[in-house]
Amino acid sequence: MRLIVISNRLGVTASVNSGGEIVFAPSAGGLASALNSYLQTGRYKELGIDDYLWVGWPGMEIAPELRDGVREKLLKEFKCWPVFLPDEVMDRFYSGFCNRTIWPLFHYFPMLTSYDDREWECYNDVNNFFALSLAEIIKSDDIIWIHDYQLMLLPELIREKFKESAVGYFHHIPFPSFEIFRLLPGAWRAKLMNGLLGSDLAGFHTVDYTHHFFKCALRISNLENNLGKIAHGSRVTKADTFPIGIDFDKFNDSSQLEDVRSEIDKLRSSFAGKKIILSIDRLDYTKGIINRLDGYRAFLERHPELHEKVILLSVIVPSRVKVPQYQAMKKQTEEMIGEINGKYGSIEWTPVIYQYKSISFAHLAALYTLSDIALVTPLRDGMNLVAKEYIACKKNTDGVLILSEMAGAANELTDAVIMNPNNRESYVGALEKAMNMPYGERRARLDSMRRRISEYSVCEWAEDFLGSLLGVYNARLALRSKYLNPERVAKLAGDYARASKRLIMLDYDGTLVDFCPLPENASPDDELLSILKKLAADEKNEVAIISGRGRHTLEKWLGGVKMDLMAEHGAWVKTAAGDWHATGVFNTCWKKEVTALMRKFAVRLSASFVEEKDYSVAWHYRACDIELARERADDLRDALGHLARREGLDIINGSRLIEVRNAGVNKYNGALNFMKSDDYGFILFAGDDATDEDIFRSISSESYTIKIGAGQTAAGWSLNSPAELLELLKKLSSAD
Ligand code: GDG
Repeated sequence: MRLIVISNRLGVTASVNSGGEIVFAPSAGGLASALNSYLQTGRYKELGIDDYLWVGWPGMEIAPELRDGVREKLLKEFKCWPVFLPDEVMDRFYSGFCNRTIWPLFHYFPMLTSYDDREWECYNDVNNFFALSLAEIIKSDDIIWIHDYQLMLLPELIREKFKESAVGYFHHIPFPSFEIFRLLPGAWRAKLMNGLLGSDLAGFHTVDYTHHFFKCALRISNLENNLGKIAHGSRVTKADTFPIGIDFDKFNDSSQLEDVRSEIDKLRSSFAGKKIILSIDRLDYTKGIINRLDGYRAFLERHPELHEKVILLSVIVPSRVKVPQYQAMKKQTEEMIGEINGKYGSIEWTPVIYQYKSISFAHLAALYTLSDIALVTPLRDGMNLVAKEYIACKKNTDGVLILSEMAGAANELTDAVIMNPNNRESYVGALEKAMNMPYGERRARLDSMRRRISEYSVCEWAEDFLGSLLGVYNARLALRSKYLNPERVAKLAGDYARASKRLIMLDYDGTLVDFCPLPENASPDDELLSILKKLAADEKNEVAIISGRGRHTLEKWLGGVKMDLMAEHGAWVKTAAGDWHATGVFNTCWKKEVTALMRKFAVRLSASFVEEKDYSVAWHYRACDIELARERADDLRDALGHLARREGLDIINGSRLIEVRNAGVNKYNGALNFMKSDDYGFILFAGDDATDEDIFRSISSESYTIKIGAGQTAAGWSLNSPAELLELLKKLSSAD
């Protein structure tokens, strides 16, 4: 088994050196360093994964004649598979839809978001190009792990080509609330959701992002989740929370490295006697650099006694330098720093020391180790690894982490001084608290956060995700092992042909026909009727429809076929030769009260309605606003509870309906009316939902029990859809 990691940028970046040669260096950034750390440990082997391959763009355009050489070198030396894209395309893709649409929107900056059709097309093209490139290398038993917002369409594109592969997706930036996501044009948002739903497992940093994903699936794709799993068609997508960790040991042990020690010594002498407040960010509007400077200025204004005693060390790492907005941000930042230093500084003291460049690991680790306060105050951030790295470097030194509540890391690092980055007073208050915090409290807070990040480092994070992905994948394989493939269908058909007496029982909705928004529109078409007629006409066959519907509907739709019918989950049956009869004497005194209650709910929820049958009452909400419907459904269940206990009723949660019926009435008891002898040579029962599981569990294990659709089941076999079942029935009906 091989792990295929896919990200926009490879784990190594190509560049041309002064000698004109193409050289490679580890890529910068949180995602690349996290994955590099995990892959290099080889710990994936513990999951039964033998090897890995990292697929992505190599960081520059490679001339066609050089590609074979570059690919070979990347493959051999770095286990990387390059996706060759021209700079111009990559630029339009990355600077376009990625960073002018998804990035601002998902970080809650709708005013900075552009909605450009051509950029959307380019995003589609690049995702397609990745899929094409992957088609060359993917093997059927590979575990595929796609990373981040640049490749949100890729899970489904891979799924189209590799139906059986395990596909995981991890989202490194915030996943926004539905109210933000819906700002995207309808076709785009549907396609992005569909893209993500191609995965077996979608991972997010925080529980809020995961919930936002579920809500988007519900509102955009009309798909509900059950215990974190979304069933769609024949597939299931699980979504869960995996807060990314860091390579704890690397930072924890960094002060033992020679070059880090020498950086620490240098910094110590430069800043002796001063409290160092550190901030490190990529130049980006999401990081709230201006707000932070404004907050620091207010702090200096409020505390003249601290002048000359504190320094804000602001490291700003260049990013997206070609984008005018980022250039303007740089200018504004520098002007503000100039203003603060001009107003408060002196010959001996510079209140803000600013570096606009990438720094070495040694310098970074030394800054983390020595700084008294880390001021990590993004306006929005998926996780923020700087916060965790700062804590990890505090093995022998101490400090205080001030952390924005808008960073994903705030969910885990609850012992930080948590603040709101939108409010000037929050900066002042947080800095005051940090400056005045007693040593004991500083140490206790640091130790508690260090424990957390050492226990759930990048390796645990990756293992957690991959373990969960393998779990979903194995469950799918288990279900797949029940799939009635052509070979098994041939065996089933053989058993059918050999039997001289057969019983075929079929659920109706979701089994023989797809669900319709309005139940009255799910009538059988000519093809279905003709298949049923043919099956029923065979004298070796007894055919029965097992349904929860009312008998009048079944009679109208299926009464013309000479077969058994069961209505209202078994309260009514009609044998092929006889007429309808009730299978018991049922109490109906409760119906009036239940119907009145359900009617009240129907009035409160547009497009819901009540269906009154002889022995049961159902409240349907398929065509409704699904979220409100779910809340109302909970309320209704609650309101029905007392009555149900008093009258001995069952409350059934059907497929987008709640039904109340007498306890003891169920499909299996009803089906006993059709199992007239014990010498059937062939029994088949097909159903799709929870009400069919009773029969799956109860009838003989030699019977063919078939579940239609995805999900756990006691049935022996599975098919993906009513259409596949019809194919099978058609085959059987024309077998003789
Ligand atoms: C995303 C999400 C999420 C930065 N400057 C230098 C440098 N760095 C390193 C830091 C840290 C990483 O880069 C930045 O971490 P972030 O957490 O900000 O990650 P991003 O790359 O922005 O991207 C983010 C992350 O993915 C992981 O899921 O946390 O929310 O936006 O490791 O140390 N390292 C060196 N010199 C620098 O100048 N050596």
